[in-house]
Amino acid sequence: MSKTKSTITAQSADFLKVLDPKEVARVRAEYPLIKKNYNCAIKEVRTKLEVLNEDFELQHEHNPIHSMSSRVKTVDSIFEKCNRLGYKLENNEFLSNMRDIGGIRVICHYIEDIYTVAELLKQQPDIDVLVEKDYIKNAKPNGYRSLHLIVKVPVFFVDGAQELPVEVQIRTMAMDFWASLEHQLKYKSHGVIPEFIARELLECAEAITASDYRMQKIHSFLEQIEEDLTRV
Ligand code: 0O2
Repeated sequence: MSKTKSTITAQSADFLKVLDPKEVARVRAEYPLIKKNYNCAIKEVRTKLEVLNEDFELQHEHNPIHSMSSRVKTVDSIFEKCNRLGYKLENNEFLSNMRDIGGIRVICHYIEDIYTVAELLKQQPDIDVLVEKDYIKNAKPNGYRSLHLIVKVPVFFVDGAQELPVEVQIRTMAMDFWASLEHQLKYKSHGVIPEFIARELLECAEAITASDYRMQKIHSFLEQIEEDLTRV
């Protein structure tokens, strides 16, 4: 979820030429407050996911979540995206357009776990699902797979509640392995991955998907054995 330092530095020079310097300075000064707010929203959603994982483990003797990581978009990344997508800094208009300032990545063991986690989160009454993108059923042409949710969550601050969006990316360990390498390659090669590498990556994504489904099948078989044994 992060770009390399050198890429951001190169982009900084570009977007600072386009965005209003006064607005850039103002948003930079306000960034600690923005960061704190989104960090709190992340905490709310992370806690929900941790609770679900712990409770699911007790009921099913299996943790659907392997690990989680989170981040608040850096101020330079915010500027870069505003510049790229034409979001306005004036009156903090970008805050209503940019829904991935707070992001959580959830790494699951099996494909089925991804949908279990997503469903359990989505059904909570204080969670408002703004967007759902299933890049597992509909993989991106480059082979990228992941389930993306943008959820809105209420955060209770000293001065009252605010509803803030958080992007939740849910994927298997194998999907994450692929996405990390592809992300690194994309940013190291300034967005242009050589065609032969892109082909190789697509083949890897297909192999990884096949393995994910095979591992899922073995895991389901194991669960069936355990269920049969408890019935005896
Ligand atoms: P970072 O640094 O990871 O935050 P948008 O969210 O508006 O920018 P889009 O396409 O509507 O763009 O959102 P989408 O498809 O839900 O993707 C958003 C995030 O998913 C990206 O964030 C990546 O983290 C991840 N992602 C999407 N497509 C790919 C891909 O092809 N390869 C990899 N490795 N990751 C992908 P950012 O903002 O690009 O970056």
